Formats: sequence, structure tokens, C-alpha cells
Amino acid sequence: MAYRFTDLLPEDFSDSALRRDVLDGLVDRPKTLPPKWFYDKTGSELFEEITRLPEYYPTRSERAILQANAAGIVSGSGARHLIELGSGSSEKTRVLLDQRPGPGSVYTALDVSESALRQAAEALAVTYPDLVVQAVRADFEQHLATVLGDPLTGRGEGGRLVAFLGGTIGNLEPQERSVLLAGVRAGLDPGDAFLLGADLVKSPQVLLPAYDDAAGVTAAFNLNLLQVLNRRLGADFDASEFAHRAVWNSGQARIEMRLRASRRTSVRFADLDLAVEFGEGEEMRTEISSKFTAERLEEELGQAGFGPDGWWTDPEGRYSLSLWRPV
Ligand code: AVJ
Repeated sequence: MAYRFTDLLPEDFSDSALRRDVLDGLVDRPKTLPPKWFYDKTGSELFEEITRLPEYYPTRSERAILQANAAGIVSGSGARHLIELGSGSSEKTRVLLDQRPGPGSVYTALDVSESALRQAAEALAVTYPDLVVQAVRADFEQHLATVLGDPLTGRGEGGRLVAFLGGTIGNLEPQERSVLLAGVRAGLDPGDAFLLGADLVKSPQVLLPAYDDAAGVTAAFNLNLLQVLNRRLGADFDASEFAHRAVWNSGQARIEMRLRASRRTSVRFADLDLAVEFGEGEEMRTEISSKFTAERLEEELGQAGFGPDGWWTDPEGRYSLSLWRPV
């Protein structure tokens, strides 16, 4: 059984968004860029490598929690429709799909990457011949109402499970999180549920190595962003002039990944006719990875109109999966 592919993004979505983020983020102080630009082919491969690092526990922890609790999560929500935000490879989703209630179950994968969507959908169609697979190229910060409002994703039928896994919620600023959570809430009906994967606050002695591993894979992942900007916007970054940094911002309970200029340098963006000056030691923030507590999640989800209906962590209490109901 093939899969249905829907494209909600304009052809040049990515180019215009990248230009806007560079013009907004690199002319400001501190310089910042959103982490979505890490994920070109090389970046996606480096991220897969990160998930196998001994220091980087979130992916393994989430998978272990899913494997231990998928039956309860899926049967509890009676989900005939599973809708996943930022589905990527849909690898970890298989643990949930293995618990699907039966033939005719529907899985809707939402991601900005067409190649990731098609690759995942083709693989799922082989493993689960009785599963209806819908791949939607969309930006979950813009298209939630469209996707969750669509009868094809079971709007009005009740028993839908919207999943946002991987701890990606941590990459969003508080304001962006509340917009996303409000969007999910608006798209849900009574009887639907929201499954959230979120990394938890813990000692910087554990967190910093997870974002600055001994093998230097995360450093390569971060520095690869400069290659993305060089290739896509005709910039002339010399990666040897920048160093990877991971910082624990205790005030905001988040890891910040940065690229630090080891000397004064000027970068020219040919496609934007823009020159960006970096002072010696100046840092460009390339990602935030917020860490949560149960209380903080209950507060943010509560403000968005959700009530708690399940909380699971790994034995070490490092990562959480939580189920929320519209109230
Ligand atoms: C994409 C959110 C799962 O923030 O932990 C991994 C990305 N950045 N190492 C995270 C990431 C650095 C990751 N998530």
C-alpha cells in the first residue's frame, strides 16, 4: 500500500526562510540562528551519529520509555489516528505503531524535509501494509490548524494521538512553545490526546558532555551550519576561524550551542549582498535545548488548555514522556 504525500510548503519555503533568519539573526546582537538549518544531508547524518554517542542519552532514553509504555499510551488513547510533528525518520514511532489498534489505522507524518518524509513513508508502507500512511511536508509552526483540522487526520472522530517526540520542544523559545501548544490544543477534540517527549533538568556534568562529546561529533554538527550557509547563501565562512561551544544557561534551564569566532573576521554573504562582522571571541548562538521539570511542563501545558494524563521517565529520571488531554 503506497502512501499519500501532501506538500503545504511553497517551493522556495526553505530559501526565503533561511534568508529571513540570516537577515534577522546575524545583524542583531547576540547573533542567533534557529537550529532547523543544521539539518542538511550532512547535518542529518551527523545527528544520527550523535544519537549513538555514549554521552547523548535523550534518544536512547526516549526509546526505552516508549518500549516500556507504548501499549499503555496507545491503548489508553485508543488512537486510530497517530499524527507526528517533526517526524524525521519515524524510526522511534514504530514502537507506537506496533501497538496500533488494527487495520485501517492512520499515521500522518509532518516534517519540513521531503526526502525524510518519503524515505520514512516508503519504509513504513512495507513494514505495516495495513497502515494508511500520510506524509505532509509542512512547518508545524505554521500549518497545525490545516493538518489537525483535516478530516483525513480524523478530525471529529475522537481518539487521535498527536505526538511531538525527540525533545524538539526544547529547541523552541518559551513564546514559540506557547504558540505551538495553543495550535495543538486548538486542533484537538475531547477524547484526543497529546504525547510529548521532553528532556529533564539535570546536572551540567551530564548535560554539557551530551552537547560537547569527546569524539567531537556535536562540534562537527554545529560547525556544519557554516557549510550550509556557504553553500546556500554564497557565504565565505572559514570554519577554522570558529569553535564549537556548549554552555549551560542555568537561569533559563537550557543548553545553548554557540559558534565562537577565534579572531576578528568579516563574512560576506554574496546572495544577500551582506557583510557580517565578528569580533574576536564573539559568539553566534545556533541552538537552545531547554530542559524541563514536571512542574514546568504542567504549567506550560496547563496554560495551553491541557490536563495531565500520564507521566513516564527512564529509570535514571533523565528524560520524560507525558500524555496530555484537552481540558
Ligand atoms: C533535535 C532536540 C533532539 O536538542 O537535544 C543534539 C538536537 N543538538 N545535539 C537536542 C541536538 C545537539 C536535539 N534535538
